[in-house]
Amino acid sequence: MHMSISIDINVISCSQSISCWFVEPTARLVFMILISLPDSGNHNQSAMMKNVVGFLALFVFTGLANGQQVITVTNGETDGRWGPLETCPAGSRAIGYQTQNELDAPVVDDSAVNTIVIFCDDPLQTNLTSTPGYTGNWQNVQTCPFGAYMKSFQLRVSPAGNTTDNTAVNDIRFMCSNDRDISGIGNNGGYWGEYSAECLEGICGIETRVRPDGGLLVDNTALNDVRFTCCTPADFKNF
Ligand SMILES: *[C@@H]1O[C@H](CO)[C@@H](O)[C@H](O)[C@H]1NC(C)=O
Ligand SMILES: *[C@@H]1O[C@H](CO)[C@@H](O)[C@H](O)[C@H]1NC(C)=O
Ligand SMILES: [Ca+2]
Ligand SMILES: [Ca+2]
Repeated sequence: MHMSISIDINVISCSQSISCWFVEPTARLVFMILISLPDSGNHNQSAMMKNVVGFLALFVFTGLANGQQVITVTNGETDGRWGPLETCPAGSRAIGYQTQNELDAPVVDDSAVNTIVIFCDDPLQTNLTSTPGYTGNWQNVQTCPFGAYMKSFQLRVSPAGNTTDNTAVNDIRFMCSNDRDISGIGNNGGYWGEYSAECLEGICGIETRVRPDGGLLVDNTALNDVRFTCCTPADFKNF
């Protein structure tokens, strides 16, 4: 039961990005067969058939998840376009992050979180941003304790429709592989959503959804959503 839910989450999370249709074609195909199975008159037979196909889907999907799993949350906002996927160099994964935030100010229009930078643990300490924002102050770098890495995340978001000031994503925090979270300073508006699924091997890539600066007459929101790709065991094979 739990596993079949994770299939749904991954297929849905991927549906917003064209590239995902190429990344997981087999999982998608099996999923479509699964949901389009004709409901024959014989319910026992059709239910059994769905179980068999569901099991196969799970099997194929588990193999593919080792290729490209995406973790998402459900409370992101929808303005702006998804930016490019940026990934850690092979053999490394994300162990820390930093945000650029326009913190809550008396002026009406704040955009809260603009940019999320994640730091990989390769020798060059490669940093990834996908699409960056355009304003705000850099907050402190937050890093998992030595030996731990980031495996899931949670967003604090103001839902669209705030007549005073929309900000979309206000804050983010990550869970590390030692089950301690890391968090910095963000804005207090809106609500924390649920944690994303966990990347067993850690987070290896980032895609952000940023609404570009609309100028002085627009209620800017900057970062609207973010999602991460999981590392795979193959990423660490020769390291
Ligand atoms: C990210 O890496 C680039 C290239 O090394 C560097 O110029 C930049 O300052 C780094 N950004 C952060 C936030 O550390
Ligand atoms: C709506 O905007 C106001 C002003 O910025 C803010 O204080 C409040 O927290 C926002 N409400 C929500 C639900 O985010
Ligand atoms: Ca404000
Ligand atoms: Ca705003």
